[in-house]
Amino acid sequence: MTIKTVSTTPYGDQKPGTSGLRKRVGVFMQPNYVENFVQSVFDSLEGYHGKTLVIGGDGRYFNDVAIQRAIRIAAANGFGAVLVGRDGLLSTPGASHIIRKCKAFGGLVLSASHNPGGPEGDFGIKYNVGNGGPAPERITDAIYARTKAIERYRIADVPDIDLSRLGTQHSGGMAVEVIDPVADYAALMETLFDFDRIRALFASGFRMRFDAMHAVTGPYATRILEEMLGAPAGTVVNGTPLPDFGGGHPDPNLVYARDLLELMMGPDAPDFGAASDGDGDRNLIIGRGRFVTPSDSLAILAANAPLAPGYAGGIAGIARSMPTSAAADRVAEALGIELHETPTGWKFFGNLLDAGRVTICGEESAGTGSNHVREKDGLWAVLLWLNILAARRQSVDEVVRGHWRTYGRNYYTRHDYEEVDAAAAGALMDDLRGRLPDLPGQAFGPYQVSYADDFTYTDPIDGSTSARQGIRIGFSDGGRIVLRLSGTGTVGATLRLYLERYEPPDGRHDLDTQAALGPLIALAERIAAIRSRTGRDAPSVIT
Ligand code: VG1
Ligand code: CO
Repeated sequence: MTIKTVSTTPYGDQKPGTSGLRKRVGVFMQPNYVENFVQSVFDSLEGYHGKTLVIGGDGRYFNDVAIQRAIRIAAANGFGAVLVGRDGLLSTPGASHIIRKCKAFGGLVLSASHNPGGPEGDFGIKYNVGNGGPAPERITDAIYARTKAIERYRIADVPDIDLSRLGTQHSGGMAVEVIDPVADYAALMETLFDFDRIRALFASGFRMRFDAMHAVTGPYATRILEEMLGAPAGTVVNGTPLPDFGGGHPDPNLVYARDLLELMMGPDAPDFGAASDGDGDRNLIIGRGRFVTPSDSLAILAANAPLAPGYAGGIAGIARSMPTSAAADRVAEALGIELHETPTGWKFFGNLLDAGRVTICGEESAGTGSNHVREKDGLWAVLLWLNILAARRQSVDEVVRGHWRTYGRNYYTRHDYEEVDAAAAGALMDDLRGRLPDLPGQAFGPYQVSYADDFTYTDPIDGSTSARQGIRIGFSDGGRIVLRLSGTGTVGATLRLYLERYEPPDGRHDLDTQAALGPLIALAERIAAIRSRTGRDAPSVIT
């Protein structure tokens, strides 16, 4: 094999964010942009010689090109083998599972997740470590440092791999095995959930719609829901992965999964509706006439997990990202198990999961998962919901209301101001940060500030700390305002405002969420002046 060493110059903008490096496709198409980043990843690792690397992506535009380059660079740098999903496809949780199952050294996940795709859309590359989870900050910091100093990359001068053909091929001296992306993942799901019971549920006439949003979960959902669990053909819609996601925005929220929402709120709604994002790690859960807030879904899944065989022995603990509502905290308290509050991003759950301190994790951004992999897992959440519904034989609405009657309801919403001026958003945060020390004790009408800080997390396993993870302002009635800047956007800045208030078990659970949080929304505006500072009179997305 001919290995070429190519000289290159650094790009200054290859800093991994909340979940890998994400940029516009046009940025990734610049000469050596992919090569620089992939070589920088390998330069930041030790001991991979002769080991296996997993590569897969969500099928978006430019995946095929980037995957071929990554394979050649892996071959030139001495990896022993690459496992790659057929047609380059692997969902993020699917990749995590393959890394763990095959004891691979790590993996490259090529995705910009819920961001739009296509030539004008976004692309992304993320490195996952041997536990199957996203690289911790220690490694992403090293990668970024390397990208700023890189002078050369190594690449094998060999033909493309035929990604449509299952089986082993060679890239230079390195074996490349093209694998069925779904088989191992489906087998894992079968060990966790009561497939017989879910099959009986579908056989009894239970109806569902799963919207794969033309993203990676199409093949997974079709195989598992329709072929293995007997859901009627047509249960999975938009099931073919497309490079531009059919022109849609593969973000399973109330704005971009509008069709599903309308169906589920309409007169012909099936019993259960669900969707997943570009790379298959997020989930949207809607029952007939009942949207389930991701934070509530986390709490409900944790409370009911023992109904599934994989969790029959109970759960060790729960972890949630800081902006996620405290609904799960009440479940942890009732169960007498640990509850951890971590910064945004799945990489912060890895140590807790590896140490066996927590079993279930979740984020308000529609990510839920467990110790079965080290990523959030959209279909896993859907299957756990199905298992719970099959065991309880209740509707989603009944399950949700029952949960509130036991634990109380955490009204919750997130307001996103997307693509705002980065300097204005930064100034807003800096200014607010400066005022935090003065806020505790202040009263705003009926709201008394009980704490105000910029969240710092100390990992209980390795002691590492992560500062400036988001501003929290808590009130004496248990209400809370959180503000942070997104680490996944690719244009300008995205400001996220998270609002929460608690209503006890015997309180009012039937209020409209935005109305219930109205006073707190107004207060957030008074404290942070978001509208005047960003020049926006309304959020771009409300979830
Ligand atoms: C967002 C979410 C965060 C999630 C991240 C990656 O990050 O808020 O909870 O972990 O996306 O999810 P940010 O920094 O934009 O708020 V995914 O499905 O895009 O990999
Ligand atoms: Co995702």
